Amino acid sequence: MKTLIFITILIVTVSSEIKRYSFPDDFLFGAATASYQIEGAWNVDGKIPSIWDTASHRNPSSVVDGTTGDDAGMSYYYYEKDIQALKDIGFKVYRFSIAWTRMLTKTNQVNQKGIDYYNKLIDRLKEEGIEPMVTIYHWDLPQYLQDLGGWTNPRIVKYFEIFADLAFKSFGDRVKEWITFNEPSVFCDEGYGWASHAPEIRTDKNIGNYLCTHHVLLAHASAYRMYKEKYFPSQQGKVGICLNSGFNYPYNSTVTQETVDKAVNFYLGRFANAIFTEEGDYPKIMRDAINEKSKNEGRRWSRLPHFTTAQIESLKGSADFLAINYYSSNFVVPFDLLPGWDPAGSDNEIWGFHDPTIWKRAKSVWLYQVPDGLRDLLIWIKDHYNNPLVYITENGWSDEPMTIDDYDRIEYLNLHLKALSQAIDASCNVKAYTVWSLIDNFEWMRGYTERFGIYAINFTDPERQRIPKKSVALFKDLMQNMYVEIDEN
Ligand code: PNW
Repeated sequence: MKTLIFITILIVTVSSEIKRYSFPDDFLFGAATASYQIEGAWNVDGKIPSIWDTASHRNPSSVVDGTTGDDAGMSYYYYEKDIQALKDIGFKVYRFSIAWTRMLTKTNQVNQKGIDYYNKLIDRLKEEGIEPMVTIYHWDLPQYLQDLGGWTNPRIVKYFEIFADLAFKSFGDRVKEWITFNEPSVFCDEGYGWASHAPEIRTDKNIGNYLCTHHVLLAHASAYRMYKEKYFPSQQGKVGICLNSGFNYPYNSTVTQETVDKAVNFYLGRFANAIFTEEGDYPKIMRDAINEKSKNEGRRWSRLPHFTTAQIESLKGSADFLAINYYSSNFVVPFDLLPGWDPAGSDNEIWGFHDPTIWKRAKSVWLYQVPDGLRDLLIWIKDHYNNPLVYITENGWSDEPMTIDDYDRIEYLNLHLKALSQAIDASCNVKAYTVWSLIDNFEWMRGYTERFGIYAINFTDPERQRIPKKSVALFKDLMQNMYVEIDEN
């Protein structure tokens, strides 16, 4: 008998090597969503139109399957189902966003019904011991503000202050984790540069997207300062910003570390440098390059706006944590190693790309599985931004609708949790992780064709039942054990 057991153990050890990657007991796991992608009820109880209502209702709309977020997961009615889904896993935090268009009217009067909805949601989460983490702005700008130029109009800073103030005032007694903006690089570039997201404005050569960048940073700083002064003494919460970034890997040995750093500085640094470094402002390498290019283009001023000294000071240190959305990474090659390459339109003069022969792709064309990039990005952040408190607020995998046996997602998530655990072992100060997404939802211009949920939704089901995919079991285990086990063979 004994020999038999011995032999069995031997075989198991030879054929597979299962490794355990663990997390500290106080590490917070949870899931994330965003208002327009899940709530529905687009014109109910005084809600006014947002730029995503406009974009999806436009005929023909740019949404690939012609769908809208008019109803989506109907979380406005079925939020109890979302809470149940979180509870079934044992998640401790829920990251969601609040809709500006539900809470304020066009004349900036409070819409109490909008406030009531989020009060109900927050109260129920607290009752279940789930910490609310609130994104103030996740892309659903009121249309009337877009009609004034949206994020390219400096006036937007004041409008955002009014909204953030109302959010802190209404929910700050219970909400202790605030994120001012979700992924400004994405909504600025796609919304005001390339016209691939609402409000679908194209300004070639990085003009509108840099104006947007500038005003988002100023709006962030002023909301942060307002919170510190007016609300922190009584509410004692934290305010941060959510930036998305991949890591950049040199494509071959001729690509230097300098190129890697430059690429991170132009993307993550475009928002993070002003907030998380001692020098403040945009990264110098970015500032100088764009000033020079603008001059060479014959412009009267730089495409990248300038901050005043007071603004630079107000931005410095204006976050209690850095929220990171990590999905994928790139290879990079500088243009000077690519003879004949036309650098027009790119300010960093670096070519970033994926290699499908090396990396596995999700349903989304931009999403490749590069788990080490999460660890390497976190280490880069630790080294360049003085090891700030970090939350991973999005990470996830897309697949076909109703893929209940979502083994590719499970593989992706396990590998990223491993990379996260390695980053923590490398002393990165990461304290929370929320998977994207709790439920299948409206994936912006991809409509309902690409699904990120760990719970599936059949969008023709009037009840919008939340159906657990296999990955739900992964998170249940994780919540029980606080580790993932990975077969390294
Ligand atoms: C994020 N990229 O967007 C958003 O915060 C979510 O609302 C969205 O549903 C989710 O990721 C999945 O797309 C991103 O091209 C969009 O690298 C595009 C990219 C990254 C994030």
